[in-house]
Order: sequence, then structure tokens, then C-alpha cells
Amino acid sequence: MKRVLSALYAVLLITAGMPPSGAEELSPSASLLGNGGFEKGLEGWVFRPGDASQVALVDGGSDRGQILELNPDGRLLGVETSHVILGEQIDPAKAYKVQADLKSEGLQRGIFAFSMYCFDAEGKTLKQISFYPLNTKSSAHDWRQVRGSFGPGTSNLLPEGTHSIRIRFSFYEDNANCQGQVSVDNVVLKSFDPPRREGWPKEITADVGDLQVRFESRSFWTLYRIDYKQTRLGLDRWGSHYGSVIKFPGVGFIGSGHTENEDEQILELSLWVDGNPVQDPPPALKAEKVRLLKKSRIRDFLLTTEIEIQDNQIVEDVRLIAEKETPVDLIYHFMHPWTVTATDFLAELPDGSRVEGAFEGNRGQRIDQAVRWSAIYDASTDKGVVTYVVDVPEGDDWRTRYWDLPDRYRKHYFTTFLNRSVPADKEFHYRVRNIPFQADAKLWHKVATQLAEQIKDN
Ligand SMILES: [Ca+2]
Repeated sequence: MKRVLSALYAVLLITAGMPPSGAEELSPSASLLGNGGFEKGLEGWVFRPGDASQVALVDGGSDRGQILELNPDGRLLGVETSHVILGEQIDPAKAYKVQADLKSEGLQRGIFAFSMYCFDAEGKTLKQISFYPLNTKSSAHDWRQVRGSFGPGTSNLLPEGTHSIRIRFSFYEDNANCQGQVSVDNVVLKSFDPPRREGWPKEITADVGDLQVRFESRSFWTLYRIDYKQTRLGLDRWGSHYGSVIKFPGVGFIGSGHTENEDEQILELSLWVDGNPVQDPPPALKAEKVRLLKKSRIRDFLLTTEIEIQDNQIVEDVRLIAEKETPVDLIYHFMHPWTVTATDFLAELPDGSRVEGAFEGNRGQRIDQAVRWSAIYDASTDKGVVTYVVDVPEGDDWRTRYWDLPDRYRKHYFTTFLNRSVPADKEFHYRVRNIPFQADAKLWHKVATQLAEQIKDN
């Protein structure tokens, strides 16, 4: 089975002309930074603020040579490259990848960030772009390669007027009492070609009946907006991801828009508009029916994801196979960052009983159990969405959650494989149907229930 699947995906890989961007390893020698591995001590690095008493150059063994140990010791500390000038060292028309190996002994006070700063011609800070933050709750970890990117085609566009950038490792605490230790090695800055489908735009906005959705390339082609009757239901804000993501123990999230560890690799991408395959999709289209099919890889997982929009409904379908047994912290499918103004939720459990309540912005996980269907309602717009669970694997331990987060969203997660291993070579199939609706606040329970009953009967 495994061999067959591997062969199948090898064929897809070739026919799809898959870009190697996700798996590309950056060799430190190709870096624009002359001393990213600290073999020349602190040459090319400056303190802002701090001094040499807060760092140590340590022998990291034959593979690493020297490493830089950062220990703020109760003061602020920032270690960064000198100015890298746009139009000189880097080309503003190109995308760049920034990468570092980090080891954390943990933080006792304050925060740490691997980031970059953008400056204008006068040296004034325009923006800080964080690639990898740590706080006092972050677990200590051994060496880990972390990455970010900036420039055209990435999620981090440089602000207008950017004259130079600096790659930075810093500690901060409100009273300057930074406590913790992080080691750094192999810092790399290198141009790269951001993943882009040949002939495909960076985004596709589709008007389908009363729905408008946006498909986003930077999140590896997931939904990125759901509007119903010109009203926003699903957010369009970078960082509030839709789609599927897997959390690996000791690593973190990989999938959807998460690029901090590794990129999801797209193996195949196809779009059908009104039943016809489209080779070169336009950035905006209007249709009766739209279907997006994606085959992708997240480490040893192969995912086949379909999104189909017609008749004012959005069907999402995922088939997941692990090539080898793989422990995970959890897997999220069908994420939906519903508007933070959503006021209420309702769900029908498998035994037919109901769960209902109001969102309060209390950071809690609402419902958090298996459901036949669930719904949110936004009283400020008289609109809501029913999410009907059409298909789940038999005997699977899964749950529907709404994260009740103030000032951000009421985010829907279909959660599965909580602290478990995914067995090898078994297909796990999940399918949900999202039905937006408009209803008076007094009637919304009834309207949502009727919509769910109609699906159940079909
Ligand atoms: Ca080194």
C-alpha cells in the first residue's frame, strides 16, 4: 500500500512540476551574511542594546563550530546584523528567506524574538517582522531550524520607503529584566523564488451566488474570506488561517499559512469553474459553481483537499493518509475564523441533545465535543453559518471547537488526533457543509435547525 501511494505521488510530483521551494535547504555558504555561523566571532554583528558581556562564543562541536549563546542577564539585549541595503545587497524586486538554528534553555522573564527590522533612509524604524517568538510559557528546546521570508510573493511585504533591513535576535521585558538563554547558529539570508503555480495568480476571488470567497496562495491555497450577501462572515486577515494544519510534538504547526517551521508542499492544484477545468485562472471570477482540488504533503502526511462552492453552500472535504505511523499533538481541519462580532453558538450532539450559548471573548473553547452540526450567529449583521458534519471516520475521536477569542475571532476548528499517533496507510476522510443564512435574532435557532434538518434528510 505504502509503495503504491509513494509511486502515485511521485507521478503527481513530476506531472505537477512541483516547485522545490518547500524542501529547499539553504546552504550557509550561499548566504548574503558573511558570518552567520559565528566562525569569525562577532564580526558583522552589532549590539542594540547590550554588550559582549551578555553573550558567549561557545564551541558547538565539529558540526557547528562556534555558536553564539545569548544570556541577557537581567538587561535588554539585541544582537543584529549591520544594515543590509535595498538596491545594494538585496534586490527589492526579489523575495528572500531568512533562516537560523536556535536552541532555547527557556525564558524566566520577558520575551525573545528572531525578527527583522525595516528602516527608512534616515534610519527610522518602519516595521518589525517577527519570525520566531518565545515567551516564558515556551518549552525549552534543542537545536531547531526556524525560518521566515520577506519581499514580493511572501506574506511579509517590506513597507514603502524601506531603505535597509537588519536581521535581529532580541530579548525584551517591560522593566528590562530579561532572563533566559537562547543559542544561535547558521543564520542565513538568501534570495528564493516563492511558491507560485505557473499561470496562477496570487489569489482568486470568486463570486458564487450570494457568496464571495477568496482563495489565497500564501497559505498554500486555502479559503481566505467568506462573505455572504456582502457581509463578512469569515475573516480576510493574514494570520487567521483556514484549511488544515498539523501540530507535531516538539516542532509546532505545519500546514495552511504556517511557514515558521516548514512549508506545506503542494503536489497538485486544479480549479474547475462551472464544471470546466481552468488552466490559467483569472484573479477574479463569477460563476454558478467553483471547485478547487489540492493534493499536498505535510511531512509524512498526504492530503487531498476539495472545496466546492455552489447553491450558496461551501463543501469542504479532506482525505488524509500517513505514509508511516506519526505521533501528533493534534490536527485541525476546516478552520474558519468567523467574525469576532459573532454573538451566539448552537450545536446538535450525536445523541440529538443541544448545546447553546453566547460568545463572551473569554478565550475558552466552546462546545469542544463531537457534533452532528454546529452554528454561529452574528446578531450585528443578522447572519450566521451552519457547519454540518457530513462525513467522519468511524470510531474517530474528534471534536468541534469554537475558540472564543476577544478582539480577534470566534474560530471554528474541527479537531482530531489529540495527542495520538496517526496509523500508517489508512485513509481518514472528513467532509463538512457550510451553509450561511440570514435570520432575525429571535428566529435564528429555528432557521439554523431547519437548514441542518434539510441536509440530514437529503
Ligand atoms: Ca557555527
